[in-house]
Amino acid sequence: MKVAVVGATGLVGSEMLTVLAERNFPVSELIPVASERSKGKEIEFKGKKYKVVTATEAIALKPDVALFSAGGSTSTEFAPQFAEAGITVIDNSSAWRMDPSKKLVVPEVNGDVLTADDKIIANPNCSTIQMVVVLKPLHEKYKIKRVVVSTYQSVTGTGVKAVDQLMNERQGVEGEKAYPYQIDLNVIPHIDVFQENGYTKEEMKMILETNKIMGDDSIKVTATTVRIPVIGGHSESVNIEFENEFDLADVRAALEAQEGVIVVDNPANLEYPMPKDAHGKDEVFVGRIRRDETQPKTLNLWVVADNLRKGAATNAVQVAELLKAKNLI
Ligand code: 2RA
Repeated sequence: MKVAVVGATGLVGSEMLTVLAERNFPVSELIPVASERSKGKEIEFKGKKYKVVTATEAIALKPDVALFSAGGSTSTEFAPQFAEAGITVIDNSSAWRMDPSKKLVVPEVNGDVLTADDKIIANPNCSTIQMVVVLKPLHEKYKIKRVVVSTYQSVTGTGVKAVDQLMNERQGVEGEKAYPYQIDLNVIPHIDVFQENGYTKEEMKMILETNKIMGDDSIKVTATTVRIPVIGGHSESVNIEFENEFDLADVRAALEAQEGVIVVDNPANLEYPMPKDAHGKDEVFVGRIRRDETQPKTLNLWVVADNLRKGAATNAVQVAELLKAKNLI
């Protein structure tokens, strides 16, 4: 299969290459795509060297599928051109996520929505992906009424410049700033731009995308998203109120049975999910499973995942795997 990776030189794009190789996706030819500036650069993939081309050149090479992670403006401009040429696009930017004509897919949650008509498929926001994988089995069993989520997000969600800022600050070195404030030894309660209602775009993504992916607008979601000086992955404190009563042992069993979830929950042995353990992995790790004792039918969870993997690259590759399994690419 001819596979294009648009944004191949970025953090998520290079993670896509890693995941494609690790999961042995049947790539007969790789087409790495980046801006004019990177054109001609060599990318190594599974022992072979490929030259970076522009998006326009990639269309002419007629890939079967194109994984995009090159920002919203590139997706807005080029995803329709790829789709017009009969190339299926899986886009990691936010450009198409809330477009009513486009599917927003986490394979373990709503993979069944994909059809042959879907030529531009949106990959959800990283902090949304890891949460809905956990919500899915619980919604099916107990019907979710309300979710209150607070996130603790890795600087890798911002990109290389943010990782460099953290490392420079840690080493007392001056350098470019990705954030308006120091990030080392600090937390910044601000991810993406503030909206009229006082929420940030990141918080609104978690709210709106969750309803679309779960296919249920009755689920009330509120979010506070925070940047922290970590690189291994995003962590989330999730409080879930259900319509129906639950038994903690059944909750644990449902989570353990959920595809893509690993339960790490043994406080007596100090076992709980942490970004340093999730780093480089594809699963969503859940622990600190306990009742909210302030009100009935309410649960507290702690959810951790590598935001570059399941939160972006791996989910996109899993969508491609699902399309292939359904003979849609
Ligand atoms: C972040 N979820 O963490 C956003 C985009 N990757 O910055």
